[in-house]
Amino acid sequence: MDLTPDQMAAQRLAQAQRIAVLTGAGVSAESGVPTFRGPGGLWESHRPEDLATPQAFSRDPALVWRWYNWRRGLMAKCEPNPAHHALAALERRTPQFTLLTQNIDGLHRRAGSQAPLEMHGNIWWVRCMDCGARYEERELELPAPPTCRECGGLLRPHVVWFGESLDPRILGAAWRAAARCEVMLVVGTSAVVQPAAGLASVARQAGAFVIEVNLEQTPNSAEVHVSLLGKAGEILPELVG
Ligand code: BV8
Ligand code: ZN
Repeated sequence: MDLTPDQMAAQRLAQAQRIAVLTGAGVSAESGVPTFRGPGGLWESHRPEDLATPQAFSRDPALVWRWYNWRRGLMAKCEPNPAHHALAALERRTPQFTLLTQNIDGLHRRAGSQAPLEMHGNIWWVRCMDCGARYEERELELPAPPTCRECGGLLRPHVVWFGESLDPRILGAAWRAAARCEVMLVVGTSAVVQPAAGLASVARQAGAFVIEVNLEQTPNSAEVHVSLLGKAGEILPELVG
């Protein structure tokens, strides 16, 4: 009897020794974190691509910080959803497991993922433009812009903006995980932003079985082995069992 795509995906995940997972904003959507390109992705008529850049920050650090303070306030109220928990459960039962995330909300770690590779940084961390200090800052009433607790200098969010390179160590680890995995699970990303989106092709070309979970088709859909359409919070618990 032939397996359905869901059954095939579940079987591949159950049998794999080496799994890489790539997540985007869609895995946090059911937690209430607005996605970038879906409804609610806009902020006061600004586009993320216009605010999440070094140019926007040097031009108007207060405006960029008002946007991040707004997002931090939102994310502080969000809890991990069943998709985050399913990925933490999959990690616990898979010998070699790497979670690559484009998200900066920190929800994977809160769901129990041990070492998510946060490719685009983390909204709960700041770094000083003057002395380079970097530390976690959970205060929700930050001034816009906040100043460094070490030197009083200007703080920026410890995230990767458009036009900025990713941390080469993190990117290297992500490429290795994609190139070595037997199965890659791509969840909730529009596959628009590079270099993260390209990791699915790296896995595919290295011979991995690639599964996509998304509400809609994406540029990756044509080259994955199984494309499951639906909500991550509903599909992942089914896949992981
Ligand atoms: C770099 C951190 C080298 C900040 C982010 C052409 C012109 C200009 C630039 C470029 C270009 N081509 C490529 C580039 C480079 C650029 C890029 O890719 N631009 C895109 C817009 C074309 N990339 C970069 O700049 C990267 N750096 O390349 O360095 C370099 C150096 C110098 C000069 C040039 C190059 C840096 C990219 C990192 C940017 N930082 N975030 C912050 O968040 O504040 S990216 C941002 O978008 C988030 O991290 C987000 O995660 C990411 C990708 O978006 P998604 O996660 O996919 O989210 P999205 O909303 O798009 O989609 C959600 C998906 O979920 C949808 O498909 C939806 O259907 C689905 N979904 C929704 N609900 C659910 C669901 N699925 C399942 N269940 C649900 N319930
Ligand atoms: Zn400082």
